Amino acid sequence: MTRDPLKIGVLGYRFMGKAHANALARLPMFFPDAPEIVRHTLVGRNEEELADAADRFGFAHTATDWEAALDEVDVFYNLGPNHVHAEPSIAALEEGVPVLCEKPLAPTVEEAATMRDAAAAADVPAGTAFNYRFVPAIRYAKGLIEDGELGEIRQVRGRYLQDWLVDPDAPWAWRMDAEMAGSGALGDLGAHTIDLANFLVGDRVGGIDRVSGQLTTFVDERPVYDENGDVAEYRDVTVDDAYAAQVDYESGATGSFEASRVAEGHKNDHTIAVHGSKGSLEFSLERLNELEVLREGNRGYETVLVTEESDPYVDRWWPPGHVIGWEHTFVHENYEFLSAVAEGDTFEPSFEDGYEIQRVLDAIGRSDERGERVAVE
Ligand code: SOE
Repeated sequence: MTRDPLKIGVLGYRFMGKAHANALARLPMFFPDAPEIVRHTLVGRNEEELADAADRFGFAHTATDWEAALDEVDVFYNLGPNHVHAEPSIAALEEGVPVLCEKPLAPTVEEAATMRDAAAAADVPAGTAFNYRFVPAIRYAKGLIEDGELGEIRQVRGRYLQDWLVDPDAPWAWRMDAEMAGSGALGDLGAHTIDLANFLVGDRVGGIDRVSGQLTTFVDERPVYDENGDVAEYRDVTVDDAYAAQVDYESGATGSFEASRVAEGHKNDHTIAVHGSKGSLEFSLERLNELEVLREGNRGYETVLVTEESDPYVDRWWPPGHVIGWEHTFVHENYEFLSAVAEGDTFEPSFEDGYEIQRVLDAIGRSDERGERVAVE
């Protein structure tokens, strides 16, 4: 029996809207076993911009009211600003509509808890879009760790460096407001790294027990420009430009994490390293087809090109050595999420995973405020 195509509703049409729309468009060609979908409704506030985006991204309809849109679709993607994540996602889940929500789940751990609870009460998938879990080299790394290639896991080290806010004249945006975003580099970038560490080693080291964190804001106000490009006003920056944290895992393993939006010369430099009793591995997003592996007995790291057809997802694309890119991680993520929706399976990373990250982000913020190490609550 052929199913009707899944009607996808998407709130948000900027960077993440483009990344997910591209992923949805790629599925029929590269993942023909994915459920059939239609890019049905694109939701946003500015009707002119929305119509243009819907045309470019291939959506049949637009809506400025997300509640009305929920009645028309089978699946809801919440790609809006962090402060818009909770209400529409909870409403969708209460109507039995599966949700994929961008990270971080919410500005606060309290709001993330309400989203986690709504997902627990709904019997449909609710995903947190930590797309870097879907990099073939990360999946390969997880396999090495689970096969014991690194032995007992002792240390994890992650950093996410960007430099789009080095210029003090870079315009103010919602990502710089604590009420709207929750935090800055910590939640926007740190959430990815801390989740990736959980994905790689969480089964072996347990959860994060305690943290010691520091948040820093270097530029404390930024300009808002008018339509002529002149400065209309200055607004306060109430979130961090950079963070650093030291964490303790249940097993006794430790983690060091940092992120910055003002690390001049670094564009999307997301790296993670894992050190065990028998070896190490290192991953860099700017070289996402490769994994550096140091196996027991070897003097140094070897560079593994993770592009064999036996490597996760690679057989869907090109022959060995014909590398993939950042956008492919969204195709993999969308394939897994929509397959879970169609098959009534669970999807990870879930809202529960997103909530667990929010607990750590909250603890890092509390540690910074108190100037001391704190427990994750
Ligand atoms: C920030 O610049 C950002 O767009 C994050 O919000 C995304 O999650 C990350 O994948 C790329 O950088």
